[in-house]
Amino acid sequence: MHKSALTYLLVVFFLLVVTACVPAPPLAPAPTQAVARAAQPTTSAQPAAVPATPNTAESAAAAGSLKNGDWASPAPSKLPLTVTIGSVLGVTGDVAVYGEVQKKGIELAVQQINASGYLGQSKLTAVIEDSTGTNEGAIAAMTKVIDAEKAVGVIGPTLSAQAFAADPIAQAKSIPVIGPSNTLVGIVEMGNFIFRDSLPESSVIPGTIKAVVDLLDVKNVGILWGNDDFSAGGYKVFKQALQDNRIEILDEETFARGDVDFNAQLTKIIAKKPDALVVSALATEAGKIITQARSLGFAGPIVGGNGLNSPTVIQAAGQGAEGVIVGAAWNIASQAPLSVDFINAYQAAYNAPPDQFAAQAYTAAWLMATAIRQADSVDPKAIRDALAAIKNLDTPLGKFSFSEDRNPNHPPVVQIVRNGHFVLLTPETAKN
Ligand code: 1QQ
Repeated sequence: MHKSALTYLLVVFFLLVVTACVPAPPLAPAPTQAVARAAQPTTSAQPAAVPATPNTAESAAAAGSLKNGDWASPAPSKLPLTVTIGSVLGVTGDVAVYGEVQKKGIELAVQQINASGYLGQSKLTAVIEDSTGTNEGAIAAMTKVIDAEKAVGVIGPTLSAQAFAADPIAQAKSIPVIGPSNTLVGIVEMGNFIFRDSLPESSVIPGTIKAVVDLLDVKNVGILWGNDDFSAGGYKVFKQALQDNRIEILDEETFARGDVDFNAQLTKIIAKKPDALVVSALATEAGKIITQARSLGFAGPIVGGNGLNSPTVIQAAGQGAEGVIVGAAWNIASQAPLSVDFINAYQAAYNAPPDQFAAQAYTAAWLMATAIRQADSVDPKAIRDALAAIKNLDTPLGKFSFSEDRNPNHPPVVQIVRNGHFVLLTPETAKN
């Protein structure tokens, strides 16, 4: 072959190889922070139907342009080499369905916080103490992380009941607490050191009931509720929301935490032929209630509170879980840009998708680290003040602010179980 023809062929081959190796341009330009901010709903007034769109290329691109935390604040320079926070979580017993994923969420956040240098030279340590799901366990764990481990802030406890028992200890010692899953009335009212990043049931359930009325034409219900603090508190919120929406309550029955047979109560309720069944229960009992209600022939919607937000309820009830409706603070289809990053990192770390409890615990760790960074101090009072000032922080839960009363301020979603997963309730998902 002629030498110049050979050179020509080599140049063409080289160009082809180079073109194949250059990465494709991004599918969509990364939106600026201002655009992402504008896309986030800002009020909690209209919670019901958020479209069940999957994570889009645009939100994936946005995820790359945003970071957890407040990197615009000055890097801390006065922190000790190690800063210890406590996590009081129910990682054994019936609450472990929530506590185990909370632990994973916090550990993932701590690992990212340290790897990114978010606290400057300082490393964050989260000491996790098992509350065992009891009030005594929560009191012992809270005392240990504060007195023995010298935690400058605490994430937990898992249940509101345990928060009522243990948070007064932190309040008395002026240690800030973020409840990652406390949804009852009276949590932040325990004192000015008590925060939560879990939406209270009073912010979630009214929107859930309204969506059920609007999309499923429910006119009357039967209620089954438990005697534990969480389930009884949730029941009160449900009852108010049902009355506000003029839904007739045909029957109300109760059970005790730990019960396994709900057939007697369910038989009475189902005999009244309610359009829907409202269940205020923790996950372990909820899985059994759903299974038994379906076995007794109840085919209508089953509406639950935060206790049902665990995918373990779906696993326990199997096919029977189809049509279960639960309001939530977060769903895996969330369009919050940092949610996409969080889901990917969690899936990579644990080989399983996160749930709402993992998202809230992960976010709580970033909130606590942000307050520590902004305070540039391990003085719990300074950390408390920095927490109270958090406004419009990008998190997997969306734009996050603590309101004046230390409650989270972001909109809820309503979910329905379809094909074994929590998806957003829409006119379409309501139907099939
Ligand atoms: C509470 C709850 C539970 C369901 C948390 C796991 O919301 O105790 O307030």
